Amino acid sequence: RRRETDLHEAFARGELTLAYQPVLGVRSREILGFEALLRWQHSVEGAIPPSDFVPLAEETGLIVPIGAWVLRQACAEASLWADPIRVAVNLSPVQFRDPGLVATVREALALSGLAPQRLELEVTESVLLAASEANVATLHALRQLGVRIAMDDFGTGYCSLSYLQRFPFDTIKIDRSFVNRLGDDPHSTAIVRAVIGLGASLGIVTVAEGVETEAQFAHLRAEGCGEVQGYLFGRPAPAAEARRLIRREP
Ligand code: G
Ligand code: G
Ligand code: MN
Ligand code: NA
Repeated sequence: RRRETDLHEAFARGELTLAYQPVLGVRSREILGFEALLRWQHSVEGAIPPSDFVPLAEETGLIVPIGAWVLRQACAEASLWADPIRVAVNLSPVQFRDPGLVATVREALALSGLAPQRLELEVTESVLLAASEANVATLHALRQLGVRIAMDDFGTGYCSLSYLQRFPFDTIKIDRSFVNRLGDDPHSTAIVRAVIGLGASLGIVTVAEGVETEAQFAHLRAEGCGEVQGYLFGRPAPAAEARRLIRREP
């Protein structure tokens, strides 16, 4: 079990870093943006995945200062990229309990000079669970800043559809558990088709996550999915690698 003091010290020592994974347009196959993903580069253990320390950061509240750092870092990095390439940042439901969240996002944008429409904030449905009128209000306040709001891991929650009614998301990220089984499992295939159709009729961009094979990509293209992310196009990688990927673009 990891300890709060270890995580606190790691954060202070600068052992937390961001990896960037490309998001591509399905038709153009060009890079449209990157998702920023937190990593703990431990001096002894090497790279520790977020599943190993984000829950601890949430329990202890450390996710608030860490999340503020992630926002500043990701916006600063994205400000170096060619316009209009975007950056997506994951927000924990715990960050929504922080009354300073909207100011933190505003400051990250101001400090970096990044145009707000180039920042997308990813939330999971836990942010919209019952009795979270305050969170819905916060989402509207964030949207007022001009940033985009994405629903992450779509389809894994027990009530994903109802959340589309509670807030007008800009983007739906189709969970990789459905993308994985595209073509093999008729249910997953039907669900992906339905979500893409839903996005099209509501004017919401659909992003398929976890695309690993050309067959999955061809399937998503045939169904009219807007954007893709996954190992087929690029693994999460250091900022320098993201910059190289962008420069190689025509
Ligand atoms: O990179 P990886 O697949 O291991 O990420 C696993 C999970 O960690 C993802 O679901 C993502 O939502 C979460 N995560 C990654 N980076 C961040 C971050 O900066 N903040 C928060 N709150 N969660 C993150
Ligand atoms: O929950 P969230 O969507 O934020 O998490 C994204 C996670 O998915 C990252 O931790 C990233 O490492 C992982 N991921 C990205 N692309 C792929 C992929 O093609 N296959 C698998 N298995 N995982 C992926
Ligand atoms: Mn995400
Ligand atoms: Na996801």
